[in-house]
Amino acid sequence: MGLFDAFRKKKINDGLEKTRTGFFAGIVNTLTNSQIDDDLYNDLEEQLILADVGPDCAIRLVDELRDKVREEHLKTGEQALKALRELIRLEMSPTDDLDLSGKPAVILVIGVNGVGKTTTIAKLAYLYKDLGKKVMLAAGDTFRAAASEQLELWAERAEVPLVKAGEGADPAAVIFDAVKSAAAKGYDMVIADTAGRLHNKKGLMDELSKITRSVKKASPEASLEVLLVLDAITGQNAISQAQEFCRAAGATGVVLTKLDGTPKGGCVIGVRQKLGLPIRFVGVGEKIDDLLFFSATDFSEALLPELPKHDETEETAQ
Ligand SMILES: Nc1nc2c(ncn2[C@@H]2O[C@H](COP(=O)(O)OP(=O)(O)OP(=O)(O)O)[C@@H](O)[C@H]2O)c(=O)[nH]1
Ligand SMILES: [Mg+2]
Repeated sequence: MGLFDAFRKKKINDGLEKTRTGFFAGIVNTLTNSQIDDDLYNDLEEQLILADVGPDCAIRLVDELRDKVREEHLKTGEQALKALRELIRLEMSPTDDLDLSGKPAVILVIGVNGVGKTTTIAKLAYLYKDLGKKVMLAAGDTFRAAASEQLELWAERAEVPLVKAGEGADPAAVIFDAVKSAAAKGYDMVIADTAGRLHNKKGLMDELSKITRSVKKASPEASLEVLLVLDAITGQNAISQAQEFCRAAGATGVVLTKLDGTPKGGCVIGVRQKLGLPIRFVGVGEKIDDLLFFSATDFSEALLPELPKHDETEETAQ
């Protein structure tokens, strides 16, 4: 494993510490210390639901595990654990790449109040700048007082330029100016903030379609990704609420923030199926480098880590 991979793995492991040592440690314990029978499956289902996996997804995973154990003649808890890890990975896949093909590539960040949109934008700017991209930010949250000042501070920290306007200005106009300026100056990316309100479906649709039109008008070469930010602490609740909005909003992907702050990180597992959208990034802290590209493999391995080797010997010795 290269240094970069090792660093990424450590970051996701640290970010998922509460989830791994909480409910998922219970799941590992159940799997490795019980016989594979109906009681085990019932226990497992209950624990997955407690870990905020969501009832539909928990039932599906346990059914799939039951089939796999039967078909592949799995005998030990460790084999069942490996099978569950793989089922969880598949549940969250595929996670293809973001469309950043445009010039500039525009990322619009949406979500309800306080989920972590502005912080995520700062982290994205930092991440892509580090990857060698020329990034510009757009302060499209013109609704809340001090929203653009907050983004301005982050822009300074990430050392990227920001386009902003006064409170009450038209967000589509701010984003138009940013995209136009980015195209003229040869910037690769524009990452745009929006106000935290998803409550009115019609208003949201109108506003987002206006923003989408203004992106294309500002630069026909631009591509657009709309990232819906969800707070992992509110887990399944947030996902249910998002369900009815994400299509209306034309979201193309999800960012799950605050995974570091909850033992219920299991909510991530069902998102792809429930919202029909891939998870693109996960937030694992408040600092500017606390954002990770989402990887289904890393995530499933961090949730259900392989058991230390000596367990294997103990098991065969029994
Ligand atoms: N622990 C932790 N905190 C986070 C993470 N992401 C954001 N936060 C915190 O969540 C709070 C809200 O973040 P903001 O970025 O202001 O959220 P927002 O969605 O822009 O909020 P509004 O603009 O008011 O709608 C801040 O205190 C952030 O530091 C994360 O991944 N982990
Ligand atoms: Mg904000």
